[in-house]
Amino acid sequence: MADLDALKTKYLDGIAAASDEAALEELRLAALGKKGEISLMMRELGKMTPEERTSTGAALNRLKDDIDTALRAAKTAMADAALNARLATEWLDVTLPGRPLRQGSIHPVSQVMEEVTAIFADMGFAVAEGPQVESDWFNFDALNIPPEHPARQEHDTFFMNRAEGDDRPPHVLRTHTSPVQIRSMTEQGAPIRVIAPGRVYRMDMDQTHTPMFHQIEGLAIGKDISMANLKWVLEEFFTAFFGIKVKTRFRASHFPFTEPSAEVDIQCSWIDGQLRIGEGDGWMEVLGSGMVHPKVLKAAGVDPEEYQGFAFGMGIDRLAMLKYGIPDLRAFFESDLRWLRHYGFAALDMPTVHGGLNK
Ligand code: 2U9
Repeated sequence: MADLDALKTKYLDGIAAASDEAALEELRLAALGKKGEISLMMRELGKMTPEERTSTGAALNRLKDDIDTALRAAKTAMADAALNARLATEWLDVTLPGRPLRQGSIHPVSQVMEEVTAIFADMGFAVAEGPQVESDWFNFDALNIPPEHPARQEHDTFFMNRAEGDDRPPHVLRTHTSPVQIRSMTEQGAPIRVIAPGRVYRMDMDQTHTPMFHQIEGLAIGKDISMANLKWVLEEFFTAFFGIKVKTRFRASHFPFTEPSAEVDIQCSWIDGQLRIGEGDGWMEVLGSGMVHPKVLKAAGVDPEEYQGFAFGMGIDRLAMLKYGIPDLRAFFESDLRWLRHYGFAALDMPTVHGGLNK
């Protein structure tokens, strides 16, 4: 019988030197396979005496077990090494904090536009929109603003450029959203109840004026709408918007597009530099209003003998500054992320009247 120790050394050294599982399988077949060296030696046992068979058989079985154990150990070691190699490259430290996802925020102007729209929607006002570039007819003439009116001057209004020979009527960046209401009345007639939020443009720039700002105007035309209805609608609006009972004060005024006209103040107080709405004996102007001038109704195709109603206009940016204590209008449009993160709103808490606005 071949020297079993030499055999053991040969295979155990071979297993130790094997670089992959295929090499181990080759060694297993060479030693323990059907035609393996040790398997063939096992077949020789039948030719031996009983004494030889017992001792040789035991020795061969020990050799077989040793090789089998070494093969398993080597296979396990290779599998572990492969796993560790993967873990070394694919590891993820799950204890690390998650990457901060920058959440955007809702701009105060968008927030207030939503709040105001929701409140007026609750009072039956539909939202109307229209072009930001308007003909001077829709922006001025239809609103009973005469040709020589200062608002038409270049120092106040952005006019579209006109090349020589271009005889299209003058067009402007709209200075208010009133043209939207003209268009709405022209399209749908009366009765009508709309609000027109949107961007407007004026040649102006200081702490409380920017060349572009946001306005919301309202219009209610019917058979018997009066200033009393206007007062009620505005007091309801301010009470819902500021979340506290707000009194208004109407002061006679003049606008070309309304007659009579009134500037409207809301009750407020300044206690140690803190503006408080709805209390105290102070008043703050927040909007202009009046009964729509008959010439404006006529320009929009509505018969002033049959219909009348009120209109008002207010600055959305200004409402935001008042309600949310934002000091400088210019910062609204500088896109400074620090400002936006400080004054912005979370996207999902867009207020609705039924949702209780911001309470
Ligand atoms: C139509 C007829 C009349 C809208 C009105 C005002 C008075 C007013 C300013 C307030 C602050 C503009 O944002 S602001 O600078 N607006 O004072 N606006 S009455 O009157 C209309 C509108 C449309 C067809």
